[in-house]
Amino acid sequence: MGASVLQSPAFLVVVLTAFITLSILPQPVLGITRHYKFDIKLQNVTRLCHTKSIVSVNGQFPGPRIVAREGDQLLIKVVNHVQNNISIHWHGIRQLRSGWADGPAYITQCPIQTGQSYVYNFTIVGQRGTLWWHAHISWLRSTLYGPIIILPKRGVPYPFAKPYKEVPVIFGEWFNADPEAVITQALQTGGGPNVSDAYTINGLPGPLYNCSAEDTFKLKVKPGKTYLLRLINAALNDELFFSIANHTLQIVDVDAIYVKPFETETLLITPGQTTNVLLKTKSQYPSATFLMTARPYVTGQGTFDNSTVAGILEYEKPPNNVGSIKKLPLFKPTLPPLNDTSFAANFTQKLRSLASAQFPANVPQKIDKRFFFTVGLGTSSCHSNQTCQGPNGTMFQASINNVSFVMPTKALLQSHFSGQSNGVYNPNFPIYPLIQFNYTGTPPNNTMVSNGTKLVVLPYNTSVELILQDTSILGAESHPLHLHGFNFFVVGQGFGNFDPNKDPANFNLVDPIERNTVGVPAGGWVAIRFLADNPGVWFMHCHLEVHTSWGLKMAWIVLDGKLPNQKLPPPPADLPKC
Ligand SMILES: *[C@@H]1O[C@H](CO)[C@@H](O)[C@H](O)[C@H]1NC(C)=O
Ligand SMILES: *[C@@H]1O[C@H](CO)[C@@H](O)[C@H](O)[C@H]1NC(C)=O
Ligand SMILES: *[C@@H]1O[C@H](CO)[C@@H](O)[C@H](O)[C@H]1NC(C)=O
Ligand SMILES: *[C@@H]1O[C@H](CO)[C@@H](O)[C@H](O)[C@H]1NC(C)=O
Ligand SMILES: *[C@@H]1O[C@H](CO)[C@@H](O)[C@H](O)[C@H]1NC(C)=O
Ligand SMILES: *[C@@H]1O[C@H](CO)[C@@H](O)[C@H](O)[C@H]1NC(C)=O
Ligand SMILES: *[C@@H]1O[C@H](CO)[C@@H](O)[C@H](O)[C@H]1NC(C)=O
Ligand SMILES: *[C@@H]1O[C@H](CO)[C@@H](O)[C@H](O)[C@H]1NC(C)=O
Ligand SMILES: *[C@@H]1O[C@H](CO)[C@@H](O)[C@H](O)[C@H]1NC(C)=O
Ligand SMILES: *[C@@H]1O[C@H](CO)[C@@H](O)[C@H](O)[C@H]1NC(C)=O
Ligand SMILES: *[C@@H]1O[C@H](CO)[C@@H](O)[C@H](O)[C@H]1NC(C)=O
Ligand SMILES: *[C@@H]1O[C@H](CO)[C@@H](O)[C@H](O)[C@H]1NC(C)=O
Ligand SMILES: [Cu+2]
Repeated sequence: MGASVLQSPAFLVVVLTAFITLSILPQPVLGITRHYKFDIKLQNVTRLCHTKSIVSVNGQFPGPRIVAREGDQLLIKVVNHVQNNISIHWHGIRQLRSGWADGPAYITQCPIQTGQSYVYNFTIVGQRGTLWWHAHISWLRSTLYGPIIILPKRGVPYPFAKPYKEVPVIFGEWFNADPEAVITQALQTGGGPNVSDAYTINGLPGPLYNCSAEDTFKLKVKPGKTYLLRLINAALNDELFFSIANHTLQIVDVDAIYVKPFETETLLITPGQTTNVLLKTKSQYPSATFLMTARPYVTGQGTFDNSTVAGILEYEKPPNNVGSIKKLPLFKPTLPPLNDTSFAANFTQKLRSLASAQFPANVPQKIDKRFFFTVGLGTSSCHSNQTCQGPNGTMFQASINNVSFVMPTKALLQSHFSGQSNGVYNPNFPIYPLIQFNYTGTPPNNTMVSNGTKLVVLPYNTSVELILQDTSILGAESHPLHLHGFNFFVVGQGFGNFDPNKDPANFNLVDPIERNTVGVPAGGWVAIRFLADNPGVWFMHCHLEVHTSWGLKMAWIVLDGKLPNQKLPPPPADLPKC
């Protein structure tokens, strides 16, 4: 009986039709709502034989993973049980019409004060890969950070073979001192902040530091498998090179955007960036273990933490090798020199959007507004009659178009939304440097910056081209610029001064990399394009935290469009107040 039903042509037609419909026309699957609770509290942590009390989420360091699918809504309740003011940023999430949930303190919200809570409410649209969350106030992100893992919609495969396992790998920076005290002191003296004592992988400094061998990240693998490593650079102030001895990495996704896959021994990742790589393990059990290491790429003139963090790639014991306690040889990767700018340029040139029919690169072709911003360091005079510890007794500053951003005491988004900008911000950010000079040549004698809370206003759907030009003031330096609320396309980059007559001819408008954080080359420039299709107030800043503290930041206001679905909704009732 059963067999005859299964063999009936009608049944086959139904099954075949269902199969064809499912495989050729996958039904759009609606996302689900996922709830998380983040209790911000103190926790004692020991690293490098120093125990200190850190601000953590749910007593975890690094913080908890958020796992969601593209299309899901997230409701994350953050409760502040510590004395510090807190806000959390969901780094790289587009926040389409949910700017109230973006998180940078005094930009989109007032901080969550002691005893208060706030529910971040947003939906993940058109992104898949790895992003991350971190505190966005002062230097608290040094211990408040964790991964956001965005899986494709149910039933939609990766554009590469499904990996055997997926592993987040987060780089951080450990200070034996309290990082809040480090930045407070630096801003008082005007000098550079003390550098970190170690880099970490998933919170662990590893065997190359004193008193740290117990705190080593170990990736246990089987031979002949493919692992997806979700790399995140959560370090405060350092771009990092990363490599695994005797293994090749295939880059498949950056900043939650698929890329044209390519293989590399070593990669570069700036603070704020994420990189998904496939690691194919050797087909046979090797009689060796392998270090994975990261150390900084440094272009500035200041002091920095030049140490190396290591984790261990360890193959499981072969099944027939019972009882073998032979100590295996350990291989260490060779990383580029600390100042290897040609490696950096070479590596970033290789990144291209996948730009397939399913995952197109919607590069703005027609530009409505062009901007030229210089980014770099500068000085201000000492605020007291004492000598400051910055260059020649001044204070270190950093600026965009020579404006060092002054943090407001009220949140910009509320001020904008309620039409009360008076005394909070000015919409007069310079779209071009007021004083022009050879930006990458001999710097001007006067290195003093101006300051203010200045913004650029963009009508809804403006298509923007922005040139970010490094300056040599106090030394040319790579600056990882991060834009909130958008991905942008990196259409061009080069060394020296941007040439508006020559350089645009070489722009890639076909498959440029799309991302949320880009390294402005040391002594060079980068050209980015984005469509301002997301109403709100959007922060843009260097993701080297010390430069942000010195004022290398500004914000864009994107106005509402005419249609109801082009407007920013009113703020949620629990939005913190200043
Ligand atoms: C951290 O350690 C200190 C000193 O030992 C102790 O007083 C405190 O209760 C600990 N805090 C936590 C959250 O465990
Ligand atoms: C989250 O935001 C959406 C869109 O603005 C809104 O419809 C929904 O009511 C909000 N949910 C909660 C729990 O606040
Ligand atoms: C690892 O690489 C080193 C240096 O290239 C080489 O000498 C060694 O044989 C390799 N070992 C294994 C197990 O692949
Ligand atoms: C790191 O810097 C210290 C102090 O400047 C120096 O002694 C050391 O040789 C440097 N280490 C490396 C690996 O460059
Ligand atoms: C990089 O550092 C090395 C060693 O300190 C130095 O010799 C070299 O000139 C530097 N290269 C660049 C491009 O700054
Ligand atoms: C640039 O990358 C290519 C391909 O990986 C490599 O052959 C070349 O040596 C690299 N050049 C530099 C300057 O690193
Ligand atoms: C200037 O320095 C003197 C001596 O250190 C001190 O007494 C005075 O208060 C300072 N004035 C200001 C404005 O900081
Ligand atoms: C500091 O002063 C010295 C000597 O007056 C000068 O050569 C140098 O360029 C100055 N540096 C800065 C950063 O202003
Ligand atoms: C800018 O300075 C650099 C470095 O000194 C020099 O090579 C270049 O020719 C200068 N450009 C202009 C336009 O003066
Ligand atoms: C800058 O300072 C140098 C040395 O102090 C001086 O020779 C030069 O004329 C100054 N340049 C300008 C444009 O003021
Ligand atoms: C801004 O610049 C003015 C004038 O130089 C200065 O008095 C003020 O202290 C600066 N404000 C900040 C926050 O740096
Ligand atoms: C926390 O934020 C509020 C509102 O901006 C501010 O008044 C207060 O001084 C801040 N507290 C601390 C400890 O920073
Ligand atoms: Cu910077």
